[in-house]
Amino acid sequence: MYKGRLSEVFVPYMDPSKGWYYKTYFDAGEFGFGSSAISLQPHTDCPPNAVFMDGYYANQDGTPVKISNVFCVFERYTGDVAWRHTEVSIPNEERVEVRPEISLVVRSATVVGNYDYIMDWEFKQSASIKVGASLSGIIEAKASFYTNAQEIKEDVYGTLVAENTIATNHDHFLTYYLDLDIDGGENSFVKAKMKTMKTDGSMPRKSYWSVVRETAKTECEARMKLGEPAGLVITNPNKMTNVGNQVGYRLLPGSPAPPLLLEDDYLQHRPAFTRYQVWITPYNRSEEWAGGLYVDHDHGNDNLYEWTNRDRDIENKDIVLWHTLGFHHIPAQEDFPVMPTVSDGFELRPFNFFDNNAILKTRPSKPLMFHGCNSTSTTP
Ligand SMILES: [Cu+2]
Repeated sequence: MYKGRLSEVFVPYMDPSKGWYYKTYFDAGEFGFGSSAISLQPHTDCPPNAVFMDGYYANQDGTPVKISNVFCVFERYTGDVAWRHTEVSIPNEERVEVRPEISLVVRSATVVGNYDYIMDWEFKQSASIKVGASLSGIIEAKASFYTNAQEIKEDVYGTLVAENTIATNHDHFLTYYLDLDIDGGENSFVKAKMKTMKTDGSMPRKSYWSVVRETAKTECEARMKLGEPAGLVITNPNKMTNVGNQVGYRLLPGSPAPPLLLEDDYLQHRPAFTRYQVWITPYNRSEEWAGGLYVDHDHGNDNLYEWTNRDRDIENKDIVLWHTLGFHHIPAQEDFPVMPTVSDGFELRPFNFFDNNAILKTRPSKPLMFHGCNSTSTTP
């Protein structure tokens, strides 16, 4: 990955009435996701083994502004298993090999008005990159004369979360820009579709599934609404593994959350980049922000959807992958007064990139000793 970043965050509220209809926020393009980043708190935002880094952004007159402790970097001991096997087929012998999952996490957090976003980039030893987004903070609510949900006979566009308090339905769409250079600059996008196949009757089975690979030649062929099973692979068609597979990385997407508004509703014009959850564009230095360069002034003609309508060639080119995570948020009482984090994410995972399991030869780690903890069973 040459460069990966969160490109835009679109948060439309679902109350179409006079006082609320305009609440369709672009948390990056209108507010500044980077300039809204906050200093992380040691020991709570990040674990005790974290190292902190300061960051700078340019304010409106170009002056650098420092945010101290804006990133933290730490090793995460997940308690999960990276790989394992117990071999039980050898007579009178049991072989066990287990490797614990230990990864490196880079974290930041941004507070846009009422909402808090915790953004993780996790680098695994297996060479996967996991990108996580966690949402917390204060849900946007409005005053109401209702004190009990059973009294409500009209559409109030949300949930009564406390007496006289309605939290409004809304979405969060997080669109990521992922400039991938898989073992070189020239890459292709392959949809490995899983298709149900019927046998000809000569076998004991009626059906199986097989993989039908389609290389997207242009931008319109590449963009996708997720739902059907498919492997989404960025390959380098010019590089092969030792046994002749094209080297690649696979996108394991987040839960698909398509936009539910009408496409011709005016408020869907600027965020037309949420129409598909996966897009590929040829690299173009002026196309980094899914909602365009000047979101405030835009009428919906400078965004990812409009760019891809040019249907440029993307096969064996320097390409950019775009992926949108979506949260349809029906508020619940537990989200009030401050919301326990809700998380989603996606993974970029090697797919025929290495000749075999990249962490096969990692050594079994020594038992971890945490300060203040004693366990006789783990003493080396
Ligand atoms: Cu929400």
